[in-house]
Parts: sequence; structure tokens; C-alpha cells
Amino acid sequence: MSMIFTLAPEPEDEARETGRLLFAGPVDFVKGVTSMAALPPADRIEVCFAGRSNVGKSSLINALTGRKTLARASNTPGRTQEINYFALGEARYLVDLPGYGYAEAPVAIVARWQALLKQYLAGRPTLRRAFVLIDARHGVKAVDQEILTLLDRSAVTFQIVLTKVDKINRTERAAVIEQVKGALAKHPAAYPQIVVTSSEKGEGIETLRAIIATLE
Ligand SMILES: Nc1nc2c(ncn2[C@@H]2O[C@H](COP(=O)(O)OP(=O)(O)OP(=O)(O)O)[C@@H](O)[C@H]2O)c(=O)[nH]1
Ligand SMILES: [Mg+2]
Repeated sequence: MSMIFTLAPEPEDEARETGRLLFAGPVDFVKGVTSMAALPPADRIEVCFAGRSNVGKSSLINALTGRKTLARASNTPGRTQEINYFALGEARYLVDLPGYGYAEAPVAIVARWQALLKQYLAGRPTLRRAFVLIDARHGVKAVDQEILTLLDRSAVTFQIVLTKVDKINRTERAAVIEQVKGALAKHPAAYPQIVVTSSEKGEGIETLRAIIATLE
């Protein structure tokens, strides 16, 4: 079977409004978790944000929720060192994950984060969709492919979100979209729509809000 990958369309008015309302409501930090045993009860749908260190996971959560400092974002790679749970209204969790592919932190610490990240991605029954963020300047790398393969094996649907598109021009944008489409071809767990975003300029944010708000 060959999959057709496209860009996520602009949301319909109704979905856009559902997304706007959900994200304009309460969003609360629940807890930071460093072991699977400490995860909150699996009692509602959750979506997570995975990606290489510094790709913009925490910034995207802040842009979605319109709160500048809800998730800790920083230019220092490895900023997010726990699995951070945010309650979005009463029926959803947003999950900010530690980055992968970060070589600078002490080896033992990186190994611990990575093990937890993999256990989480492979073993959370209520994880409804994993958003895998890809820096639009870099495209899909080998270290991303490893995570995508893990998600395939765990049968967790993942959706690619290109980040930081404000940093590239139109030609580069077209090229990276093609690269991503090619990289997704061999992944059965890939959701066929790619979301293009800029947390800085707001591009794609309403689309992503609508996607999250209308997941069932
Ligand atoms: N220009 C631009 N910069 C961005 C964007 N998103 C994030 N950044 C910057 O990229 C850097 C990393 O962002 P974070 O959101 O902390 O990245 P992260 O993926 O959470 O990083 P870790 O927690 O270390 O894995 C910060 O300096 C952000 O300001 C964007 O859309 N555009
Ligand atoms: Mg972070």
C-alpha cells in the first residue's frame, strides 16, 4: 500500500472554533515525571510532543496554549528533563517530552531520559497521537527514524510537525516537505498529513489546535 502524504489543510470553521475554545480554557501543569510508575492515571486522551533536543517542543506547547512560560523553553539543549504533564481542560493531557539526540549531557543521564522516553512512547495506553517535531532547517534525521520505527512497532499513530519555518525560505520549505514525505513512506504508523508551524509567527498553530481538539 502506498500512502499519500499531504499538508494538513486549514481547519473547517467548526473545528477551528472547537480548537480555539479548548485552548483558551484552563491549561494547568500537573506534574513532571521521571519514571513510568509516576505517570498520572491513564484516564483520558493524551497527545505528546516528541523530537530532537531543541526542536521546539516546549515552545510549541506555549504557542498552542498562548502562555509564554507554561512549558520551559530554552536555547540550552536538554532543557526539558522530565515528562511534563499539562491538563488541557478536563478531558485531555498535553505531554512535553525530553528531547532525544542530545549528545552534550552526561552519558548516564541521557541514557536514563532516553529509556524513559522509549518506555513512554511504547507503553502508554491512552497516548492517542504522538506529534513528532522536525526542525524545518534539518529535515528527518537517522535519530528521528529510530523514534518513528519505535512508534510503528508500538502502533502509536504519529504526525509530523515541522517547526521553525519562519527560519527558512519558500524553496527550502518545499525541499524539506519533500524530504519528510520520502522519509515517511516506510512508516505504517504515520498519519498522512504534515503540519507546518512557527511558534514564533503563529503559522499552523490554529490548525494544530483544531487537530488536537477534535481527536476522539
Ligand atoms: N525562530 C524560531 N525559534 C523557535 C521556534 N520554536 C522554538 N524556537 C527556539 O528554539 C529553541 C529551543 O526551543 P524549545 O522549545 O526549548 O525546544 P525543546 O524541543 O523543548 O528543547 P528540549 O527541551 O531541550 O528538548 C529556543 O531558543 C526557542 O526560542 C520557532 O518557531 N521559531
Ligand atoms: Mg523542552
